[in-house]
Amino acid sequence: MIPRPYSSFFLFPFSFFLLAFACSAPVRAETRAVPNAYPTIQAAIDAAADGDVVLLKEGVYAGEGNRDVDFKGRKITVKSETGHGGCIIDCRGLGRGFVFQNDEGPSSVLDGLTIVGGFTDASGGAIFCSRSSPTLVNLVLIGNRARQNGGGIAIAGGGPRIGNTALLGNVAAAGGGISFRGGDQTVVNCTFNENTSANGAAIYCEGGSLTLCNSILWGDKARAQLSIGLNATVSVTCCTIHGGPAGVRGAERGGLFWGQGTIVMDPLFALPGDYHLQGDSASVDGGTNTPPGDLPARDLDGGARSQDGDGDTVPRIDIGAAERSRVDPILAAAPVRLEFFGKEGGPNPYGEALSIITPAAARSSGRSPKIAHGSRSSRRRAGRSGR
Ligand SMILES: [Ca+2]
Repeated sequence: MIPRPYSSFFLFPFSFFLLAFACSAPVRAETRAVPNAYPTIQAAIDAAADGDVVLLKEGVYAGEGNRDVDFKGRKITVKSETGHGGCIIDCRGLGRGFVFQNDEGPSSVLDGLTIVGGFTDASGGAIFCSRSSPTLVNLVLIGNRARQNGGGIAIAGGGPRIGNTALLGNVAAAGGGISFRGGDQTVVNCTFNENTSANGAAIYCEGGSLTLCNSILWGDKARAQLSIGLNATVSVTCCTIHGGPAGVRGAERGGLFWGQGTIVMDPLFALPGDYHLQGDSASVDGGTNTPPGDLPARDLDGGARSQDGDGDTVPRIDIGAAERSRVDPILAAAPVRLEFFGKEGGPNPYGEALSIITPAAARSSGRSPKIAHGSRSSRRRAGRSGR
């Protein structure tokens, strides 16, 4: 018996059911791995749909497709697999890191990266946001430069939320760390250190409003860390600012609202150009546990917020990007790797001496904190010659 083909009458309800199921089934968000599945960050973003995660494996990302990366309006998260320390976007002076210029909102998230060497003749050395409101969290922006505004980040309109981020050693004509123009901006638990500009070493704000909370603005006291331009209002709560209210440029224009808990004492960074705090810093437990938005559960390094840093049994968030733990080691070291070599034909084993000068000792002696090493025999010789 030859089987009869299915009649169209039978197929119609079945195919309708399939179509209805396809329309109602939720679209699964995808994780797009770089560089395993996509050669560059931009290639992964171009392929992504709203809700996807672009996940960056540990490594250094450079070259076309890994700089001037454009979110293109997608509601996606671009983040590292292991945190900012192992994921470096190295712009090598050839462009910016990321651009948001297509009405991105809070669902466009950049999380857990380090961006270095960004440069632009315009504004926004590492990140440029134009009329967009992305979420920028857990970032470290080091040594980026803009000829105009915002060595680290430039924001023109919109209302990005910037949190748990360190801006270190960035340079611009105005706003060495971040420049704001218009919009309604929020900066929470960020650390600005050693940024440079003649007009707001850390922040320049022109027009719009800025809410600044639980953040450190520190560096060269000769330069105002915060500069307020025309038609801007800045609200400061629980911050550590070099020079205090007197060091804010443009405050006399009436746009500065100096809230509770703001500290003018040295935050005592563990190292120059660093963002970690020493245990006796006044910024430890100096923040408010009710900042704008949600209290972050983690700090820039992934440590728990909020911790009791001063031993009064009350967990309170620290000011800045990093939360100090009472069990943190008390020594800080800048090199991530120390190597010792023996001389060919020299003694075996070859004697080495390692000396560590703590930041506190360095301040009292006028020297820079450092780790030095040399052969034991050469140090003995140096000691004898000094007698
Ligand atoms: Ca704390």
